Amino acid sequence: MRILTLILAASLTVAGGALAQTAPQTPAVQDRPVDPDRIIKRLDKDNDQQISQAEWTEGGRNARGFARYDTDSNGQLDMIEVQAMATALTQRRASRGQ
Ligand SMILES: [Ca+2]
Ligand SMILES: [Ca+2]
Repeated sequence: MRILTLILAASLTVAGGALAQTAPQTPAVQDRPVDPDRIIKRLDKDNDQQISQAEWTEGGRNARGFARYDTDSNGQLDMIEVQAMATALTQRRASRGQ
């Protein structure tokens, strides 16, 4: 009976260790700020340093998101607006990570 208890305790310890290893760790990506340059580079197809609504939706994003970030409503996301978007995304990421 004592041996059985020992085996049980040992297997519980192993299980506990495995559980600790699979526990979610904060991925480094969450700490990294969103880079506005990368957003522009990825979405700006005609290289005018602005993202038009067509360029935005081409990337699979919905138009409502575009309108939210196009704060002067000129149909283009310029560097300032993309920077504001990157800041908002970074903050959202950070709050999700907590
Ligand atoms: Ca463009
Ligand atoms: Ca704009």
